[in-house]
Amino acid sequence: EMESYKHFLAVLSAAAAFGIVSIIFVLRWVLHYREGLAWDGGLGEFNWHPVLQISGFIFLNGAAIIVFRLPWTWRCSKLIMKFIHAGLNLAAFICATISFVAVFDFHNAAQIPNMYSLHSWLGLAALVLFCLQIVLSVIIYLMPFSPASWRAAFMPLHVFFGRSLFGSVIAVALMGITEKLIFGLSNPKYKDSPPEAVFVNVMGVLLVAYGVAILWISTRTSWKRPNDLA
Ligand code: ASC
Repeated sequence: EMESYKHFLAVLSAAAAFGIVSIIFVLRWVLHYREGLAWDGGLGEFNWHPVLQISGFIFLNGAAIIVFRLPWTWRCSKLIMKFIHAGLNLAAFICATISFVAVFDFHNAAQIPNMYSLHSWLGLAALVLFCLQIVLSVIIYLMPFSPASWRAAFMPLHVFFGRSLFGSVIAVALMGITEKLIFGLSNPKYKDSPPEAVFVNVMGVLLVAYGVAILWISTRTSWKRPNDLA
């Protein structure tokens, strides 16, 4: 009813604000405090990594998770909404993949080892599992030959692992942010709280707030899309 709709709009607005401000923050981080953006094997190429993770992997995956809950889409066909959900997740996956290439390129050019940190292990695991989720879900939910029994049986896993991956990617981003502040800040160092450190810490808080708002919206059963008849 009306009250519930007002609550939905309030939480959705909060989620949108946290997400959009996170993207503005990561752009200001790399463009103002850091070396900007480039594709030359240098730090400008590394900087695509946080930009594409936050605007791509995190923001677009969060949007995909809640897209069925937007009341103004309930008149659209279920199939169209499934394509929008899949398309947002595919775009998130492409951003995450380019973002991985950016770090590997940067490391290789600077002779920094790859895949030694916990951030890198969990990040690569998340990317691989996200890809697996997309492939299995396209087969099960978009292929016409897939039986209704598969669709129903896989749905709790699809939803649980979708939410888990979204939360995990935010946690992995927080590790990456912390690493970068420890590695990247010298004179004054991270422990001396220069303006960049405080700014980026705030960005981490915004990412957590975005994650919580998206997971709140996606776990309110009363805000679910009404089942399509026939
Ligand atoms: C689909 C679809 C759903 C689920 C449901 C099984 O393909 O559109 O809503 O699978 O039928 O949980």
